Amino acid sequence: MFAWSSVAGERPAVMGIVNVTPDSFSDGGRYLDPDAAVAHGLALVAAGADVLDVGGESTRPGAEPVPAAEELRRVLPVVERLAAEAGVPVSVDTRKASVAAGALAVGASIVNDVAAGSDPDMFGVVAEAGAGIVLMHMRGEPSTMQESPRYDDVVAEVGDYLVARLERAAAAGIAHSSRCVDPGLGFGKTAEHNLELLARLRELVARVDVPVLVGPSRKSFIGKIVGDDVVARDDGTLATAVWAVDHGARIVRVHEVAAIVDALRLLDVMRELDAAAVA
Ligand code: HH2
Repeated sequence: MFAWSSVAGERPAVMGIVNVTPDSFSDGGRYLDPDAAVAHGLALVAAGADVLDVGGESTRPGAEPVPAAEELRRVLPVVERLAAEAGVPVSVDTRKASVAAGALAVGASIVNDVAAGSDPDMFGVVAEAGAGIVLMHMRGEPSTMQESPRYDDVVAEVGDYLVARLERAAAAGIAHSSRCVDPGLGFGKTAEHNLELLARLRELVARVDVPVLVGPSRKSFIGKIVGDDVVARDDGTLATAVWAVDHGARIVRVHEVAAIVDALRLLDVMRELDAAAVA
């Protein structure tokens, strides 16, 4: 059975992104070839990734759904090889229970579900396999989610949703130690909503009794503050990931792994010194 404590124990974990898609928002088409995707995954592990997240469907704003057969065709060879060769747990980023089942059968051990079990078969598949799950908050569907999203209190509403999905996952037999939640930065949220979720991350962390994962990587709310080129977005991602971990996130999902690993190591040293100075 997969337990999140195996990757995010005392230290936070870094989840490296492997997008096997033609149209992902920041790296679409770069790793569509399975050999390129596997090589990229192995390079992320060499750079310090604790988990690899393999996805075959872009969920960027406006993206159209991909049929299950095509998603399986993209992810299965990559998941199978990385599960055998990478030496870290492999997660499959999918909303479809059939794709999750296929990936778990060839060696994935986590399902990263941006729809938090909306497919009625998803929780059963995950429970049956003893796999880990990421339950992410999304308002609406990727094709329409950025059409004027509104919340009265984004932190409270995202928290309510995640608590309810955790209960459903528990009722379906997914073990407590296998569950993890994610506020879903950029999924049916304005830049201000994303920043508020990060600023008040501790409130969300306090509401759930499982690890919180955050996925800020290269997202447009960062570009709005630091500028829209890839380098600026990676620099902004680094700052955001450090902030998130310092405010309770246990896992960060990112494209550029090496700099984040170094930054989190430094954060760890400084927190220890801080704790010793206070004691
Ligand atoms: N963000 C993306 C995809 N999957 N999963 C979780 N749990 N959290 C996230 O924030 C998250 C996610 C979007 O990023 P990316 O995979 O780079 O892009 P695309 O969906 O276009 O492939």
